[in-house]
Amino acid sequence: MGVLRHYRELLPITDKTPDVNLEEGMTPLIPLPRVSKRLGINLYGKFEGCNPSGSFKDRGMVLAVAKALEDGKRAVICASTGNTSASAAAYAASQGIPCFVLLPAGKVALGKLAQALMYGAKVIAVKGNFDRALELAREGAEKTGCAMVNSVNPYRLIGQRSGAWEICDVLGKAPDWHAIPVGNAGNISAYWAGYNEYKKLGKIDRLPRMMGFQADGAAPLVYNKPCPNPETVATAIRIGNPVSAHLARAAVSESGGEFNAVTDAQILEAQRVLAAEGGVFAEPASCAPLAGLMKLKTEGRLPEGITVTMILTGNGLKDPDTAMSQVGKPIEINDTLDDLMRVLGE
Ligand code: AN7
Repeated sequence: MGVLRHYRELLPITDKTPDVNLEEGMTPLIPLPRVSKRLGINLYGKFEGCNPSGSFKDRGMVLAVAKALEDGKRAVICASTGNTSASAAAYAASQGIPCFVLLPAGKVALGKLAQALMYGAKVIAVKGNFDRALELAREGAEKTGCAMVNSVNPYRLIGQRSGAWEICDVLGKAPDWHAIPVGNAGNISAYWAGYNEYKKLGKIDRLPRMMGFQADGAAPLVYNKPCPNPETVATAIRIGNPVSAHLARAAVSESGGEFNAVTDAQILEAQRVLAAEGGVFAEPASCAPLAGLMKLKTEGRLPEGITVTMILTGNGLKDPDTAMSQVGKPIEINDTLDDLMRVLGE
């Protein structure tokens, strides 16, 4: 059905808004019994990797592109650590308009780069980090009149509220904790707005604690200062100066939540646990929340029995290089039953 049709009444859609739709949204809220048991909580993963371009960005991009077309724009531009560019390129392709994406050179996961190029975007590798690429994209948009589709575009965050609505529609309530990775800080802000809107409408009666997780090498919200040289294996959240920092801080303080940092080693361990004990393969950035929950558990700061939803923001298939660096090689055998039995008998 797609986000624009499913949540039409809650979105700023007019008779003139084009019907942009890649069947995004309605992603599964997956129960994780083995991981839940390990943590002593009731844990669900909302698998945003099931969106058409493989990340949560599609929820906001569909609205941003629809409104750009409604406003007469004929091209889109964004800076990206990878997923925004894949999403923008997909929706631009579906509408037959040009898409320009600025990426930090050499720091984007292989799958995301392949997507942007396949969807036909003009891909520009900037010798600088994401924060600098974002400044350039904003200036480029101003000079050319291209629609800027980073989350500074308000329609992005409005569309991303749909994730919160879906969780409440499925659970019949809000979770106790909402655990989410934080990079440019748009998604945590969008979810908080979405939960609040549902509370105002009387669809839920209480709000979750918003728990934001950052990579330790790129944790400006945890340490309360911009990080000039962000570095982490979770390249999606390799961001030092989040544009929505003020909104994210408000979400966390209003909800009684927290920001926490996790190391790259903790992120990679969580990625393995989620795959090997949950059956869900999510990209490294998406595993920062599970890494954080595991850390809070060892610190005795994870309450028993609470319901936690974590947002698995992107598909693990986007970053095969990082995954392969963490796992063993296949066992090679000759094509004989003897060789096979030697392996099966082990
Ligand atoms: C998988 O694509 O910023 O805190 O340019 O790709 O809303 O920024 C990606 C961010 C989490 C952080 N998980 O979300 C981009 C980009 C994944 C991501 C985040 C991103 P925000």
